[in-house]
Amino acid sequence: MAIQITLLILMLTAPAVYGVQHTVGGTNGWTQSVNYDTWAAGETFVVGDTLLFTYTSSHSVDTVSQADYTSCSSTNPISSNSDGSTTIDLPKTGSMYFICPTAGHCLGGMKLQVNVIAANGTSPTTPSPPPSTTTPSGTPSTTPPSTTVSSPPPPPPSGAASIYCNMNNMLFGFAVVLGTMFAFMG
Ligand SMILES: [Cu+2]
Repeated sequence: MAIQITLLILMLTAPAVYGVQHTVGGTNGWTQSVNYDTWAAGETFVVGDTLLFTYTSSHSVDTVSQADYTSCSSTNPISSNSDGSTTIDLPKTGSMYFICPTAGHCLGGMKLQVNVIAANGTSPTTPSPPPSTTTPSGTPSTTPPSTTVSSPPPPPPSGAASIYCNMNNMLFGFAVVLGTMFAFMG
């Protein structure tokens, strides 16, 4: 039983593993004369990871569109930070673009593109379907899909909506884990 409990704990806690923090530029930080393409090529960015930009007051970090990254335009940043230590979340898959808006810095190469990939553990797991019960040919089963009347849950109070959803997700996940365990234990 101890093994099953350990397994249960592992399965429950696995999705909550914290993401990796990538210090942009490594020990060089966010500065000039660093090739950030090379740096990024040596890193793997996964959803849930964070970027840490550390820099002096002559630099800033602008999150920009791909077009603005390409043209080094800082006139319309998605977000801008200049406090010397900026943490950027990588919440979803796809590319994110950053430039230093100080004049000439981006054109000099102070720009970063990261490609964020999905975490291994978060892809939806499709349980193997149960063995199909073959109906004898010649007698087509005409059972209509059962119509279960389920009353929708009462709407949560606005403001607690996200908490409500998280609770639902947790309960659902717990139910899935329990179901898997019982399937294993027979
Ligand atoms: Cu700069």
